[in-house]
Amino acid sequence: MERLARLTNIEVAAVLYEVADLLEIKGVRFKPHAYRRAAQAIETLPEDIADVAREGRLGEIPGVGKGIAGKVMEVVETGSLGYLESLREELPEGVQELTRIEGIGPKKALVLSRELGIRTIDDLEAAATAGRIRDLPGFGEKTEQNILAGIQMSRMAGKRHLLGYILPTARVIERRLSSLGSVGQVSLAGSIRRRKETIGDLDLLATSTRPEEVMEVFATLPGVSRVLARGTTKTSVVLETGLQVDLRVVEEKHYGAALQYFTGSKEHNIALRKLAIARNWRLNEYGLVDLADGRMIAGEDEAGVYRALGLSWIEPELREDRGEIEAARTGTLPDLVGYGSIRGDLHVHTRWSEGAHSIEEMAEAAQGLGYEYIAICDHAETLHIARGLSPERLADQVREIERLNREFDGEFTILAGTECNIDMDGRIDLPDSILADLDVVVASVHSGFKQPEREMTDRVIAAMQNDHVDIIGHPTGRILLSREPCQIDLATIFEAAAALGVLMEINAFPGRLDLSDVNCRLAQGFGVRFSLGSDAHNRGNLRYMEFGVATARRGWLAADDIANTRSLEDLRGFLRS
Ligand code: DGT
Ligand code: CA
Ligand code: CA
Ligand code: ZN
Repeated sequence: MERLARLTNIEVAAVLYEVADLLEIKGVRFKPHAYRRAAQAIETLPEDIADVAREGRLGEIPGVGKGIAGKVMEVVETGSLGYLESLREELPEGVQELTRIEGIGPKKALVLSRELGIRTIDDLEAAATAGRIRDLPGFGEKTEQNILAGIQMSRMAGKRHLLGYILPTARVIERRLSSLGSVGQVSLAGSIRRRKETIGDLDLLATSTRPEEVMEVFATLPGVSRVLARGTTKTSVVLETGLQVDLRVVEEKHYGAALQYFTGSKEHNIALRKLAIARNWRLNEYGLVDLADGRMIAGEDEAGVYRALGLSWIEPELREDRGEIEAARTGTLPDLVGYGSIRGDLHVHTRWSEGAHSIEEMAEAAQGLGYEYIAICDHAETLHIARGLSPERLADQVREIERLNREFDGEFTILAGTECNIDMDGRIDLPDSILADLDVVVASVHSGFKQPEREMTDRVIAAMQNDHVDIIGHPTGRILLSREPCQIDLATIFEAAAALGVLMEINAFPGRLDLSDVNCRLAQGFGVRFSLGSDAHNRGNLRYMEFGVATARRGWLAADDIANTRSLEDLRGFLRS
């Protein structure tokens, strides 16, 4: 419900990138490059662009000349740019909308509009489905498929929300409701309680002696833009962010059954109901009832429902009908990694590359979270967009880390690391002599995501064969609600990782959660071990770790599977050199 008061650097940069694209469509030379360069500098600026603008220091940003500085000022002050609006108006109708699809830039959009008269996403889908796009100049069958996938993705993106952005809001609502005197119990339910990576709508459940009062408070929460339905048992609202929130108020005696029912998943519930039916019982949101005599067998508490059905209680993260019911019946549920089990963060950026805070600030924040160590993994040189470090700068950074470690005097440890880049042929963008001096080497793919499966697989295997590589960062490259995972043979990767002792990262950044829950479980089957990293770009981001743990839990992982649940001493045994 907290709204962003001002534009972030990334949003300001996006305006400039769009200007560059539109100028390019018009055939303007040189200027697009200048806008892109300025956009890049602003995107990676460690300071808040609004502060820099207010203090009249825009001219100090590399690539920002007088002309562009004036435009940036306008964006910061008004939230929009007149110049961009006028460029947009020169475009044929619909072209702008088409560029919302991943993989369609302004150039392609213009061709689609001119050659096929496509004006809307629906037109686009029809043309792609009919195979009319593949023959256009610069397109092909592959592009046509990508366009269809991009359309699916953008439709879904409109409807779902990232767990990492929704959970804080959910907790604010939960706390507000539980502060009411008439409220007994409150819980999150639905996919947010299961900590699914994306959330359709937010579900909450409560008990209260005065349901009208609870519903009144709920319907008038700050940030509510619309009330969809209002009653004493269920009220649904839409927040300004577009997120729907459903609140149900039930009686104490039904609370456990209702919590079980509304937590889902639907598939889990159906499987559970079958167990009930087999005993001539009925299970619904009111309770578990014996059909022979109408007796209520369970309903007040959730564990009681599971117990009556001969099952141990199942953690919400596992309730997807992926074998958890059978495991609960035979007492073989995994001992899931706990939210408090992580002892250090193995993927953190600082101001040395694209982060916002110093090494010391990140270390102190991590210590404040109760961690024993963090690994500083700034980008290496070839990732220009993120201001990657040259080998010389990295050596300076290592010395700075050594100095800070002396100050921490054993109370906390900063591990020297890198997030280096895996190039198209699987080479690492730092020499072995430098890698050998680091405690932690994360290697990630940051470009060339469209490589065919075979090449991508070989590429990552080649990187793992470098003895210095400890961790493969965000292994599939997916961005939730926007970019599909790359084509890669994960079974082959996991087999090699297990054999070589390379850890697979669960990147906890809200838009990544990569590996995904399902892939974690697959990897574990191959004997792979994992590393959790927040990929924090500032102090606050360190808290993203929670979503990585949620993903690990949904992937059935135990603390033992994860390297950074270990003490520093034991962790070193998981790192290769
Ligand atoms: P979402 O909102 O798409 O992220 O996913 P959920 O799981 O939160 O689904 P939602 O909000 O439609 O419903 C909340 C829970 O209510 C769901 O997890 C299970 C239960 N539920 C909803 N519809 C059905 C149904 O048709 N059958 C059964 N057995 N349970 C249902
Ligand atoms: Ca839901
Ligand atoms: Ca719902
Ligand atoms: Zn990173």
